[in-house]
Amino acid sequence: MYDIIGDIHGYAGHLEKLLRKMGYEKNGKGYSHPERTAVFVGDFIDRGPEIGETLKIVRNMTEQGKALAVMGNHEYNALCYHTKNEKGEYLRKHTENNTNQHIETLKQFENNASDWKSHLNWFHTLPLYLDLNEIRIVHACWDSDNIEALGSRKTVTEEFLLELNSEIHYKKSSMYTAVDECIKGREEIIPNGYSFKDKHGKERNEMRVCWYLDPGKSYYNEYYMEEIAELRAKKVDAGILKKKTFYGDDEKPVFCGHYWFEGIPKKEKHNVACVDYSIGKGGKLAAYRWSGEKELKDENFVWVNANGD
Ligand SMILES: [Mn+2]
Repeated sequence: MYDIIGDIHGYAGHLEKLLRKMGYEKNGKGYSHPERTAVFVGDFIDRGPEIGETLKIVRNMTEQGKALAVMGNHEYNALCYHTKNEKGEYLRKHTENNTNQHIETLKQFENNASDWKSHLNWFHTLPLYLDLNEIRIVHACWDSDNIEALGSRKTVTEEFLLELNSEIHYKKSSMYTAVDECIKGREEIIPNGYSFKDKHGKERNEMRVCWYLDPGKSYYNEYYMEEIAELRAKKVDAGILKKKTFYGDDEKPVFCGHYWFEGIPKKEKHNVACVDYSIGKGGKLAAYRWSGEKELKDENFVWVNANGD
């Protein structure tokens, strides 16, 4: 029995409130529940006011065997930001944009290099996905081809991180795509003549898609994560896609975070649920309480609101 908890982004107070709401109690060794295991979908750091405290709570629970956790793109980016290649360059450049995304973490650990180093080492131990007996967990996208491409690689060790960011692999190999999609989701080609502007105002010809929907049976307003008004009522042209496969209807329930959803938490499909409801943008810290069901139910979501009620 698992409680799958969404992206925390440094909101430790809300995490404690959510854990208590679900019947977890704090003893000398941190939070635990007598019958249930917490599962964290990643993105512990950046944005919020209590990143160190968040990491302390999550690590404590995982180390005591009271919780499981996977890696989010923010943990992956942090590893890249703080690791240099053999030429002495950081794997993630220290541009203004990259630094801004990571600035709260940098500030909060400014005078605490040893704890930060310890957390980076822990990020190296986080699995990219969890394939449990009855459910699956990944930060952004589950794809069986990607899982296969990863083979025996489950965590992003320093060696693997350097390999992924080397000339041979970076944005080229199936292994790079596998890691990238696990933690950042899938992007697909937008039909010729259309495009959209991302949150930085940059014109894009690829779009984040709902990897759990059959593109052959979907309309663009369903398949795309953001809307292109002229396409919304049209059926997806599956012929131009890089990949037509999707998370099958008869597979185990899978849980992810990552997508900054808004509104009242609900499942995406009978066997797919996202638990990220934007605590970092005034939304909710949400969890799905799973107790063995193969068909997920909207009423099994619980949450705490950013404003405290
Ligand atoms: Mn994310």
